[in-house]
Amino acid sequence: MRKIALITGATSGIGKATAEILAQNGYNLILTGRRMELLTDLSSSIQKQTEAKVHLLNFDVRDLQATEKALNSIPTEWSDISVLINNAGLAVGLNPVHEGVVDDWERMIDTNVKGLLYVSKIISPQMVAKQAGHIINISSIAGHEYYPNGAAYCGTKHAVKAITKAMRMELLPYGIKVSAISPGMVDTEFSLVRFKGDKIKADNVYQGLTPLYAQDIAESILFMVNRPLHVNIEELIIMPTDQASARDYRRR
Ligand code: NDP
Ligand code: 8X3
Repeated sequence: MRKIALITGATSGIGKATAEILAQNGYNLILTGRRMELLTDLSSSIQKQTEAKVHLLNFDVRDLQATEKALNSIPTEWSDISVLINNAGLAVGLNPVHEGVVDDWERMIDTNVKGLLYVSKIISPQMVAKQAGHIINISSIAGHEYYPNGAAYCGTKHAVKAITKAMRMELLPYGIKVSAISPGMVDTEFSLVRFKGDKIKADNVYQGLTPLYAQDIAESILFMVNRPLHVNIEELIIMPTDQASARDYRRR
Protein backbone atom coordinates (compact mmCIF):
# COMPACT_ATOMS: atom_id res chain seq x y z
CA MET A 1 0.00 0.00 0.00
CA ARG A 2 1.21 3.50 -0.84
CA LYS A 3 2.32 5.71 2.06
CA ILE A 4 1.38 9.40 2.22
CA ALA A 5 3.92 12.25 2.09
CA LEU A 6 3.03 15.92 2.62
CA ILE A 7 5.39 18.37 0.90
CA THR A 8 5.18 22.12 1.50
CA GLY A 9 6.29 24.37 -1.37
CA ALA A 10 5.77 21.84 -4.16
CA THR A 11 5.16 24.36 -6.96
CA SER A 12 8.82 24.55 -7.99
CA GLY A 13 12.40 23.54 -7.28
CA ILE A 14 13.20 21.00 -4.57
CA GLY A 15 9.58 20.48 -3.50
CA LYS A 16 8.40 19.77 -7.03
CA ALA A 17 11.28 17.37 -7.79
CA THR A 18 10.66 15.59 -4.48
CA ALA A 19 6.97 15.19 -5.32
CA GLU A 20 7.89 13.62 -8.66
CA ILE A 21 10.43 11.18 -7.23
CA LEU A 22 8.24 10.11 -4.27
CA ALA A 23 5.29 9.54 -6.64
CA GLN A 24 7.52 7.24 -8.70
CA ASN A 25 8.53 5.37 -5.55
CA GLY A 26 5.34 4.34 -3.84
CA TYR A 27 3.93 7.51 -2.23
CA ASN A 28 0.61 9.30 -2.53
CA LEU A 29 1.11 13.02 -2.08
CA ILE A 30 -0.38 16.00 -0.31
CA LEU A 31 1.17 18.99 -2.07
CA THR A 32 0.99 22.58 -0.91
CA GLY A 33 1.91 26.02 -2.21
CA ARG A 34 0.48 29.42 -3.05
CA ARG A 35 0.44 29.11 -6.86
CA MET A 36 -2.53 26.83 -7.38
CA GLU A 37 -2.18 26.58 -11.18
CA LEU A 38 1.32 25.13 -10.79
CA LEU A 39 0.06 22.62 -8.21
CA THR A 40 -2.72 21.58 -10.61
CA ASP A 41 -0.25 21.14 -13.49
CA LEU A 42 2.08 19.07 -11.30
CA SER A 43 -0.77 16.93 -10.03
CA SER A 44 -1.95 16.19 -13.59
CA SER A 45 1.51 15.27 -14.81
CA ILE A 46 2.21 13.03 -11.78
CA GLN A 47 -1.12 11.24 -12.14
CA LYS A 48 -0.51 10.72 -15.87
CA GLN A 49 2.94 9.24 -15.31
CA THR A 50 2.50 7.24 -12.09
CA GLU A 51 -0.12 5.40 -10.04
CA ALA A 52 0.13 8.03 -7.29
CA LYS A 53 -2.90 9.91 -6.01
CA VAL A 54 -2.45 13.62 -5.25
CA HIS A 55 -4.33 15.93 -2.87
CA LEU A 56 -3.70 19.67 -3.25
CA LEU A 57 -3.78 22.39 -0.59
CA ASN A 58 -3.49 26.03 -1.55
CA PHE A 59 -2.30 28.25 1.32
CA ASP A 60 0.44 30.58 2.54
CA VAL A 61 2.44 29.00 5.39
CA ARG A 62 2.89 32.47 6.94
CA ASP A 63 -0.83 32.68 7.62
CA LEU A 64 -1.57 30.59 10.72
CA GLN A 65 -5.34 30.61 10.24
CA ALA A 66 -5.10 29.64 6.57
CA THR A 67 -2.56 26.93 7.42
CA GLU A 68 -4.79 25.51 10.15
CA LYS A 69 -7.86 25.64 7.91
CA ALA A 70 -6.12 23.88 5.01
CA LEU A 71 -4.38 21.20 7.07
CA ASN A 72 -7.44 20.52 9.22
CA SER A 73 -9.46 20.03 6.01
CA ILE A 74 -7.38 16.98 5.00
CA PRO A 75 -9.91 14.17 4.43
CA THR A 76 -9.72 11.13 6.73
CA GLU A 77 -8.45 8.89 3.95
CA TRP A 78 -5.46 11.26 3.57
CA SER A 79 -4.78 11.74 7.28
CA ASP A 80 -2.27 8.93 7.85
CA ILE A 81 0.76 11.01 6.86
CA SER A 82 4.03 9.07 7.08
CA VAL A 83 6.40 11.75 5.82
CA LEU A 84 6.28 15.53 6.26
CA ILE A 85 8.74 17.53 4.20
CA ASN A 86 8.99 21.12 5.44
CA ASN A 87 10.43 22.60 2.28
CA ALA A 88 8.58 25.91 1.68
CA GLY A 89 11.10 28.67 2.15
CA LEU A 90 12.98 31.53 0.57
CA ALA A 91 15.68 34.13 0.74
CA VAL A 92 14.69 37.69 -0.12
CA GLY A 93 17.23 40.46 -0.61
CA LEU A 94 20.98 40.48 -0.03
CA ASN A 95 21.86 43.43 2.22
CA PRO A 96 23.82 44.11 5.38
CA VAL A 97 21.62 44.52 8.45
CA HIS A 98 22.45 48.25 8.62
CA GLU A 99 20.80 48.62 5.20
CA GLY A 100 18.25 45.87 5.79
CA VAL A 101 14.69 45.78 4.47
CA VAL A 102 12.38 44.87 7.33
CA ASP A 103 9.73 43.43 5.01
CA ASP A 104 12.33 41.03 3.55
CA TRP A 105 13.31 39.86 7.04
CA GLU A 106 9.69 39.30 7.95
CA ARG A 107 9.00 37.28 4.80
CA MET A 108 11.99 35.03 5.54
CA ILE A 109 11.36 34.62 9.26
CA ASP A 110 7.61 34.11 8.82
CA THR A 111 8.06 31.52 6.06
CA ASN A 112 11.25 29.65 6.94
CA VAL A 113 10.79 29.56 10.72
CA LYS A 114 7.21 30.28 11.76
CA GLY A 115 5.62 28.52 8.76
CA LEU A 116 7.68 25.40 9.42
CA LEU A 117 6.62 25.46 13.08
CA TYR A 118 2.93 25.98 12.21
CA VAL A 119 2.86 23.04 9.79
CA SER A 120 4.81 20.79 12.18
CA LYS A 121 2.52 21.65 15.10
CA ILE A 122 -0.58 20.67 13.12
CA ILE A 123 0.76 17.53 11.42
CA SER A 124 2.97 15.98 14.12
CA PRO A 125 0.24 15.13 16.71
CA GLN A 126 -1.13 12.40 14.45
CA MET A 127 2.43 11.01 14.16
CA VAL A 128 2.71 11.09 17.96
CA ALA A 129 -0.64 9.29 18.28
CA LYS A 130 0.42 6.45 15.99
CA GLN A 131 4.06 6.51 17.19
CA ALA A 132 5.43 6.62 13.66
CA GLY A 133 6.46 9.15 11.06
CA HIS A 134 9.35 11.07 9.55
CA ILE A 135 9.75 14.85 9.40
CA ILE A 136 12.38 16.23 7.04
CA ASN A 137 13.22 19.93 7.26
CA ILE A 138 14.98 21.65 4.39
CA SER A 139 17.67 23.76 6.00
CA SER A 140 20.73 25.07 4.13
CA ILE A 141 24.48 25.49 4.22
CA ALA A 142 23.33 28.91 5.51
CA GLY A 143 22.25 27.03 8.64
CA HIS A 144 25.86 26.00 9.29
CA GLU A 145 27.81 28.94 7.97
CA TYR A 146 27.49 32.72 7.80
CA TYR A 147 27.97 35.21 5.01
CA PRO A 148 27.80 38.98 4.79
CA ASN A 149 24.47 40.31 3.49
CA GLY A 150 22.77 37.06 4.49
CA ALA A 151 22.30 37.64 8.23
CA ALA A 152 18.53 37.23 8.25
CA TYR A 153 18.46 34.22 5.91
CA CYS A 154 21.36 32.54 7.76
CA GLY A 155 19.50 33.25 11.01
CA THR A 156 16.37 31.51 9.74
CA LYS A 157 18.29 28.43 8.57
CA HIS A 158 20.26 28.22 11.84
CA ALA A 159 16.83 28.27 13.48
CA VAL A 160 15.70 25.38 11.27
CA LYS A 161 18.74 23.39 12.39
CA ALA A 162 17.95 24.09 16.06
CA ILE A 163 14.26 23.28 15.64
CA THR A 164 15.13 20.02 13.88
CA LYS A 165 17.39 18.83 16.70
CA ALA A 166 15.01 19.90 19.46
CA MET A 167 12.06 18.22 17.72
CA ARG A 168 14.12 15.06 17.29
CA MET A 169 14.60 15.03 21.09
CA GLU A 170 10.93 15.78 21.76
CA LEU A 171 9.72 13.08 19.38
CA LEU A 172 12.28 10.44 20.42
CA PRO A 173 9.87 8.74 22.88
CA TYR A 174 7.39 8.22 20.04
CA GLY A 175 9.81 6.67 17.55
CA ILE A 176 9.44 9.54 15.10
CA LYS A 177 12.36 10.38 12.85
CA VAL A 178 13.34 14.03 12.36
CA SER A 179 16.00 14.97 9.83
CA ALA A 180 17.43 17.98 8.03
CA ILE A 181 18.96 18.43 4.62
CA SER A 182 21.35 21.35 4.19
CA PRO A 183 22.19 22.00 0.56
CA GLY A 184 24.61 24.47 -0.93
CA MET A 185 23.67 26.15 -4.19
CA VAL A 186 20.72 24.52 -5.99
CA ASP A 187 19.53 25.90 -9.34
CA THR A 188 15.81 26.52 -8.71
CA GLU A 189 13.65 29.67 -8.53
CA PHE A 190 15.56 30.47 -5.31
CA SER A 191 17.84 33.17 -6.80
CA LEU A 192 15.04 34.72 -8.86
CA VAL A 193 13.09 35.12 -5.60
CA ARG A 194 16.16 36.38 -3.71
CA PHE A 195 16.78 39.05 -6.38
CA LYS A 196 13.07 39.92 -6.58
CA GLY A 197 12.59 38.81 -10.19
CA ASP A 198 15.91 40.16 -11.60
CA LYS A 199 16.73 37.31 -13.99
CA ILE A 200 20.19 38.61 -14.93
CA LYS A 201 21.33 38.72 -11.30
CA ALA A 202 19.73 35.34 -10.66
CA ASP A 203 21.39 33.70 -13.69
CA ASN A 204 24.78 35.16 -12.68
CA VAL A 205 24.70 33.10 -9.47
CA TYR A 206 25.04 29.91 -11.52
CA GLN A 207 27.51 31.23 -14.13
CA GLY A 208 30.73 29.31 -14.71
CA LEU A 209 30.02 26.47 -12.33
CA THR A 210 27.82 23.43 -12.06
CA PRO A 211 25.32 23.90 -9.21
CA LEU A 212 23.19 21.22 -7.64
CA TYR A 213 19.84 20.55 -9.26
CA ALA A 214 16.54 19.98 -7.46
CA GLN A 215 16.66 16.34 -8.56
CA ASP A 216 19.91 15.86 -6.56
CA ILE A 217 18.16 16.88 -3.34
CA ALA A 218 15.04 14.88 -4.18
CA GLU A 219 17.15 11.72 -4.63
CA SER A 220 18.69 12.30 -1.19
CA ILE A 221 15.25 12.72 0.36
CA LEU A 222 14.20 9.43 -1.22
CA PHE A 223 17.30 7.80 0.28
CA MET A 224 16.44 9.23 3.72
CA VAL A 225 12.83 8.04 3.72
CA ASN A 226 13.87 4.60 2.47
CA ARG A 227 16.21 3.81 5.37
CA PRO A 228 15.08 0.97 7.64
CA LEU A 229 12.94 1.81 10.67
CA HIS A 230 15.95 1.76 13.05
CA VAL A 231 17.98 4.29 11.01
CA ASN A 232 17.45 8.07 11.21
CA ILE A 233 19.69 10.24 9.07
CA GLU A 234 19.97 13.30 11.27
CA GLU A 235 21.36 15.60 8.64
CA LEU A 236 22.82 15.64 5.16
CA ILE A 237 25.01 18.51 4.00
CA ILE A 238 25.11 18.40 0.20
CA MET A 239 27.29 20.73 -1.85
CA PRO A 240 28.04 21.07 -5.54
CA THR A 241 31.54 19.81 -6.33
CA ASP A 242 32.19 23.41 -7.43
CA GLN A 243 31.32 24.85 -3.98
CA ALA A 244 33.36 24.29 -0.80
CA SER A 245 31.59 26.70 1.57
CA ALA A 246 28.91 29.38 1.47
CA ARG A 247 31.64 31.69 0.09
CA ASP A 248 34.05 29.45 -1.85
CA TYR A 249 33.27 28.56 -5.46
CA ARG A 250 35.21 27.23 -8.40
CA ARG A 251 34.10 29.24 -11.45
CA ARG A 252 35.55 28.63 -14.90
P1 NDP B 1 11.98 27.64 -5.08
O1 NDP B 1 11.79 29.12 -5.02
O2 NDP B 1 12.10 27.00 -6.41
O3 NDP B 1 10.80 26.92 -4.27
C1 NDP B 1 10.31 27.43 -3.07
C2 NDP B 1 8.96 26.80 -2.77
O4 NDP B 1 8.51 27.33 -1.51
C3 NDP B 1 7.92 27.14 -3.81
O5 NDP B 1 7.16 26.00 -4.10
C4 NDP B 1 7.05 28.20 -3.15
O6 NDP B 1 5.72 28.05 -3.58
C5 NDP B 1 7.16 27.78 -1.68
N1 NDP B 1 6.88 28.89 -0.80
C6 NDP B 1 7.62 30.00 -0.61
N2 NDP B 1 7.01 30.84 0.24
C7 NDP B 1 5.85 30.21 0.62
C8 NDP B 1 4.79 30.57 1.47
N3 NDP B 1 4.79 31.74 2.13
N4 NDP B 1 3.75 29.71 1.62
C9 NDP B 1 3.75 28.54 0.95
N5 NDP B 1 4.73 28.15 0.13
C10 NDP B 1 5.76 28.98 -0.04
O7 NDP B 1 13.27 27.37 -4.19
P2 NDP B 1 13.96 26.00 -3.68
O8 NDP B 1 13.30 24.81 -4.23
O9 NDP B 1 15.41 26.18 -3.89
O10 NDP B 1 13.70 26.14 -2.12
C11 NDP B 1 13.15 25.10 -1.32
C12 NDP B 1 13.82 25.13 0.04
O11 NDP B 1 15.21 24.85 -0.11
C13 NDP B 1 13.75 26.48 0.76
O12 NDP B 1 13.48 26.25 2.12
C14 NDP B 1 15.17 27.04 0.58
O13 NDP B 1 15.51 27.93 1.62
C15 NDP B 1 15.97 25.76 0.63
N6 NDP B 1 17.30 25.84 0.07
C16 NDP B 1 17.50 26.22 -1.23
C17 NDP B 1 18.77 26.28 -1.75
C18 NDP B 1 19.06 26.76 -3.13
O14 NDP B 1 20.20 27.14 -3.42
N7 NDP B 1 18.10 26.73 -4.03
C19 NDP B 1 19.95 25.87 -0.95
C20 NDP B 1 19.61 25.48 0.40
C21 NDP B 1 18.35 25.45 0.86
P3 NDP B 1 4.73 29.26 -3.95
O15 NDP B 1 5.57 30.42 -4.36
O16 NDP B 1 3.88 28.70 -5.05
O17 NDP B 1 3.96 29.46 -2.69
C1 8X3 C 1 20.73 28.64 -0.15
C2 8X3 C 1 22.20 28.51 -0.18
O1 8X3 C 1 24.43 29.73 0.13
O2 8X3 C 1 22.63 30.94 -1.02
O3 8X3 C 1 20.20 28.25 1.08
O4 8X3 C 1 22.56 30.59 1.35
S1 8X3 C 1 22.98 30.01 0.09
